[in-house]
Amino acid sequence: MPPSRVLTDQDQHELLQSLIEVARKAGEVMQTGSTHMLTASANIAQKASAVDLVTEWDVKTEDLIRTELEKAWPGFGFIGEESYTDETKLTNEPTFCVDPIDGTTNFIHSFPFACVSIGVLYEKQPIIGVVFNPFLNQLYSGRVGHGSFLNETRRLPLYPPRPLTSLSEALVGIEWGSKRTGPAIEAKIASFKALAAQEGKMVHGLRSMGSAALNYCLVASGSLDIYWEIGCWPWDISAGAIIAQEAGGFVSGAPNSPHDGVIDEKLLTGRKYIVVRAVAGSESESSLQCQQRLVKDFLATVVDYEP
Ligand code: LIP
Repeated sequence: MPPSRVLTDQDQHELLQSLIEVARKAGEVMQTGSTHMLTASANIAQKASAVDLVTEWDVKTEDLIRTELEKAWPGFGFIGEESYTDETKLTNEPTFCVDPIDGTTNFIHSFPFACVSIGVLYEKQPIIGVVFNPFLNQLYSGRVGHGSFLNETRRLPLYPPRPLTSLSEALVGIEWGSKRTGPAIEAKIASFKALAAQEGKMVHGLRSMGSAALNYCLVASGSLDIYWEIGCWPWDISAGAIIAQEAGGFVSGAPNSPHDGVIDEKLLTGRKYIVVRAVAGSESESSLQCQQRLVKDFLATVVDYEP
């Protein structure tokens, strides 16, 4: 069914401003929360595993975001990490897709790499994203057709795209995630080895920073060349994916996906994600062809598994 509401260019502009305002307020809540994290009063609970954690501040931050956005944009859908249930359905309507604290483990440890991530989906595709790390005061934003920015003024990528001819030249973002048993952990270890070892691709380095949303933003900035993870959810990646794409990044999913750069429902909900930064093309290969080749080479190198 087509969406009941058409989002005009002006609507989208105002939505972006709203998201920025709400993300900054959410960042204040996160900063208050972080002062409790290394104390005895920290209230930390486990979700699917002993390394899948949630704090009362994740819930408080989501409540604030939801209240503010529902007031400003009544009738929009809302998908949030802390309120999501199996009954939550993605529709064509404008929908906020929110991770109140992405990088909860970092947040708990006062490792300053956690953020609020707010995306707007329209017809099941991300059109606007804001990711804010209040601990480093870095706000990333992107809007379809209008580019991506750091702190609203610095266009991404931060520097003109450089070539990236092979995986061996890449700095790669990977994550251990919260599934650490059975085939999942075996596949992760085998994949990291195949990427890092001299007998494998011997990439420049692997980085595990603990936040999917910020990993996309690092790729958007040009600081990470590639980020790959299996196991995230739409709220982890919706905002980051549009920010990366608007910065010239190539966003894709599972090995059997079309690798056409379209961020559709299948990709969003597929739980398998890869993104390559903007690269300079060459005489023999366009920038898009290079990004697609790198994605295919990468996915042929790592071990696929079901999250
Ligand atoms: C986290 C992701 C991270 C992943 C973790 C977790 P959270 O999100 O951003 O990339 O490896 O398992 O899902 O739980 O901090 O919102």
